[in-house]
Amino acid sequence: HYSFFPGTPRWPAGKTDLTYAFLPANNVSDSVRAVFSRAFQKWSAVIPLTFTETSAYGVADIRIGFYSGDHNDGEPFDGVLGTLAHAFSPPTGILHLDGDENWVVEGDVAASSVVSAVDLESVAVHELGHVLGLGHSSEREAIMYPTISTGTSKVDLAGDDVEGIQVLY
Ligand code: TQI
Ligand code: ZN
Ligand code: ZN
Repeated sequence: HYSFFPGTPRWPAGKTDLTYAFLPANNVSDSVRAVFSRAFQKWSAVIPLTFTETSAYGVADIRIGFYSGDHNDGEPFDGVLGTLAHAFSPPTGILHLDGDENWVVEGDVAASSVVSAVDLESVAVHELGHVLGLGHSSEREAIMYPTISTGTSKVDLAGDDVEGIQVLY
C-alpha cells in the first residue's frame, strides 16, 4: 500500500504547471534529458499536472542534479551503490542523484556487464514520486517500493502508485 510523507505535503492546488531544470554544471546529455522526460510523463499521464523543462535553473520548480559525496544538504552520497538518489518532500522540488553510480542511461540494464549498474529511468520515476509527495509502498510491484535489485528496470507505475498519486492530486 502507498504512503505519504508526514503531514501529507503536496504541490499547492493552484500550481499545476511545474517546470524542471538540470544543474547547469552537470551538462547532462540529451539521453539523460530524454530519460527524465519519459519519467515525468509516467506521472503526468495519471494526474492533472504538467512538467516542462526549462533552462532557467534558478527559478525552476524542480531542480535535478548529479552530486558526489557530501554536497552540503546534510545527506551526503556514499559512492557506488548504497544510496542512489534522494528527493525532498513537496514543495521543495529537490532531486539529487549520486554521481558515483554506474548509471545506465541508454539500453538494457540487465544486459550491462557492470555489476553495479543502476537503471536511471527506474530511479527517476521513483524519485519523482517522492518529489510529488509519495512515500514508500509496501507492495513489491510498486515503483515506490523501497528496494530494487541491481540490474533491474522498473519504470511502469503499478496500480498502487496510481491510486496513491490520485489521492494527492
Ligand atoms: N534512496 C532513498 C529513496 O529515495 C532515500 C530514502 C531512504 C528515502 N528512505 C526514505 C526517501 C524515505 C524518502 C522517504 O528511497 S535510495 C530505490 C529503490 C533509492 C532506492 O537510494 O535508497 C530507488 C532510490 F527503490 F530502487 F530501491 C531510488 Cl528506485
Ligand atoms: Zn542531496
Ligand atoms: Zn524512495
